[in-house]
Amino acid sequence: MVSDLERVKAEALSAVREARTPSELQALRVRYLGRRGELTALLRGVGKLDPALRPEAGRLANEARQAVEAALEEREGALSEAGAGCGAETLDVTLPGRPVLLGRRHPVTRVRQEVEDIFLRMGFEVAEGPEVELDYYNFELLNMPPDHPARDMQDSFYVTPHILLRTHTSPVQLRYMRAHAPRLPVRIIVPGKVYRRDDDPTHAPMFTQVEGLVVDRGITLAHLKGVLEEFARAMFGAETRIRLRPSYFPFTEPSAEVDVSCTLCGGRGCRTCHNGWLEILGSGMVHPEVLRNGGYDPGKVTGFAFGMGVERVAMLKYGIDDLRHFFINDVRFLRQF
Ligand code: 2U9
Repeated sequence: MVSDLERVKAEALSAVREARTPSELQALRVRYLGRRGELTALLRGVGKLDPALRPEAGRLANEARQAVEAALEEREGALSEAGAGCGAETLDVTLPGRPVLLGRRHPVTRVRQEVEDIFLRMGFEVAEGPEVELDYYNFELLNMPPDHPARDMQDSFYVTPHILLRTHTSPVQLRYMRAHAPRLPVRIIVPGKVYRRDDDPTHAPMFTQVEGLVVDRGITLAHLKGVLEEFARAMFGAETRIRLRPSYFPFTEPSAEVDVSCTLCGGRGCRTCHNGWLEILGSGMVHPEVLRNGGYDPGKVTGFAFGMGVERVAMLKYGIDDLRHFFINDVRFLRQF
């Protein structure tokens, strides 16, 4: 028994000293000190010895175990300090680094933020509101009575008979007025997603609008034209001109479509604009009834409002030919901006 102990201890110590890797050390730990290890077996054997021999054998066996344990720990420390045996974890500092993949803003987001910035510089505030709206706010308060064609189920996504996905951001202007009346002036820009039951190459069921509203004493059509001209120049270049054409919207009177001189041909006429002009905005003086619905007295204040489709502005600015590129989100398209 004693000679077995001495032999196994000597074998174990020399094997540990020669071990080259942490996994070799681990294998030795199992071989000698594991549940079925050689030293463990000898330690167990002590109990079966003649009682007179047990104390001496027990002491030797424990000493052997402690010596092997200490040798294993020392060798482990030496190996990890030298960094040896960590082949898989070695850092090769000469390898090229991994590229950091940077995302970017979607072109619609870029243009929306650019529009916001231009109006912020003119003293407007950004207001936002819910995309799921009461038809009271989406239609009724905006002068669209129940039989108005714009309320037709064909054009809107209804959630319940009185709740729908907003078809424009105009209800936000009403909510804003009702929350702030009779405070003056009102100068807000309202960006956001809107939903209509359209789906063809130039219309999507969801698109982005920016609308604006100004209310104060003495606001005229001249203010409307001046602000939109300033916007068009900031957005499309200093040489850009605008023109107003009479139009009709239930919530403005009078109403006007706003064209900008074509940014591609400078107004001479080309494939995109045909006649030198591009239609980008709808606008008008806020209808007195709508001002009243907002909590303002149309006998004391007047206002103008306008709206534009952000995807359309982005298409003109970047020369994009199909609205659907914005929603397919092919990275080869998105990477170009
Ligand atoms: C209130 C009062 C008036 C907002 C306006 C337009 C004209 C307009 C279209 C442009 C292209 C919608 O995205 S589009 O299809 N918008 O023509 N929007 S005036 O008038 C308002 C809004 C709120 C309280």
